[in-house]
Parts: sequence; structure tokens; C-alpha cells
Amino acid sequence: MTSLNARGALISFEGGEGAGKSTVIAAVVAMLQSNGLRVCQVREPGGTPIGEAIREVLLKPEHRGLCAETELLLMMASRAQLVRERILPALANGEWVVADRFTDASFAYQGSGRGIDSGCIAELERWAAGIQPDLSFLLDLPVADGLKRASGRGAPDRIESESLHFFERVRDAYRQRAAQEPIRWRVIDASQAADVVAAGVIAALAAFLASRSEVSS
Ligand code: Z5A
Repeated sequence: MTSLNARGALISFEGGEGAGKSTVIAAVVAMLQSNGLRVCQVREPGGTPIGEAIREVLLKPEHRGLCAETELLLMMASRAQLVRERILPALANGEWVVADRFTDASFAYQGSGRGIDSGCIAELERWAAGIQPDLSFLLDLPVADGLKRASGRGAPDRIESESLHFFERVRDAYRQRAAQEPIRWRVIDASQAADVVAAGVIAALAAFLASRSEVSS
């Protein structure tokens, strides 16, 4: 974990397809910057030139033959690069890192979705990532609603083409992880209007910022 005394923090956004992460992240970045904080915005898989190349391999619909273990290792490879190339330097520089997904996604998608043992993912998390978010937002909404929102975007990628059952398992896993670690997670009802969702996230973030300034003062 990054230290509570560090000026910056790692904040991740998680949720199923079409949950509204990109929409909310834009509002969060604007809020942090308007508070005079420096922001490093990243996404997973991707976020570095090497990570973006790995993302291509992961999401191409033609790569139907990718097995679950390869999928997990590629997610972790992209993350290992992102942590070392961007996240750790940004945190060391006092920046606030806003991540569109982080390791919780591997537990939800490759763990619950694909059935990979969570102990194995935890071991890779320790070795390849080595850090966890200080604060995580789960944008939670019924799977069918998220898929409907995402369906307006054209042809689905390889993971978006999964079954409803797959995405239900992913949603359950996220909700369980949030329930198990309530100090780190904030669960937001993402079925509300976009401005209401953003306001809920900003309020929770403002409280987090205030708690950190108390700790460091
Ligand atoms: N993955 C994995 O398996 N394992 C891992 O370890 C990691 C990732 C890190 C990344 O794809 C895929 O990789 C993802 C998980 C997997 N696969 N799936 N499925 P991605 O980055 O391309 O996709 P995503 O992360 O799922 O994001 P997304 O589908 O682009 O959704 P979003 O960013 O959460 O939503 P959005 O783009 O902000 O909004 C979607 C649409 O809904 C858009 O038209 C908005 O205008 C609209 N919207 C947003 N909010 C609202 C509200 N509140 N009401 C109504 N409409 C809204």
C-alpha cells in the first residue's frame, strides 16, 4: 500500500461494462485539478506503449483462442509495466493517480469470470503489481443495463462478447470485494443519472481528501 503520509494517492474505478467509469473519471480529474492537485490518469489494460500493445492482443475479437491463464498473465504484464513506468514515479512525485481499473478487475474477470484460483491472482498481484489502491470506487449497476449502454458503441471486443452469466459473476465478485474491504471501497449506484453519479463520487472523494489532509497535518 502507498503510505498515508504520501501526498498523492492511487484511486481506482471499477465496474462492469458501460458502468460509466470514463464519464466519472473526467469529472474526478477536473475536481482534483481544480483543487491544485497534479493528476496522472491511466487505464488498464494499457496506459503505456507496451501496455497498449498488450491491450490489442487482449481485446481483439479474433483472439478467441486466448486461454484464461494467458489472459491473466497479459493483464498482469500490462499492470507490471504501468506500475513501474507511470504509477510509482507519479506517486513519488506527489501526484494523484486516477486508474480506470486495477488489480480488482483481475480478481473479478479472471477470478470469478474465468474461474482462476484467487490465491494464484493474489500471488501475481504481490509480485507484478506490488501496490493496491488507497481508494476504490465500484460503479455498480445491473449487468443488462450496462450492456445496453455499451451496445451503442459498435462491434464488441473479445471480452465484451462474453455471456450474461460471465458478467453476473464479475458483478458479484466486485460487490463481494467491496463488502469485504469497506474502508477502501465506495460503492456508487451507477444506474442513476450521470451527473448524480459524478456528484456522489466527488462527495466521497472530497471526504477522502479531507481525511488525508488531517492525517498529514
Ligand atoms: N479487464 C480484465 O478482464 N481484467 C483486468 O485485470 C482488467 C481489465 C484491468 C477493458 O476494456 C476490458 O478488460 C474490460 C475488463 C477487462 N472488459 N469488459 N467487458 P475497456 O477499457 O475498453 O472497457 P471498460 O473498462 O469495460 O469500460 P467501458 O465499457 O468503456 O465502460 P465505462 O468507461 O465504464 O463507461 P462510459 O464509457 O463512461 O459509459 C458508457 C456509455 O454509457 C456512454 O455512452 C456514456 O455516455 C453512457 N453513460 C455513462 N454514465 C451514464 C449514466 N449514469 N446514465 C446513462 N448513461 C451513461
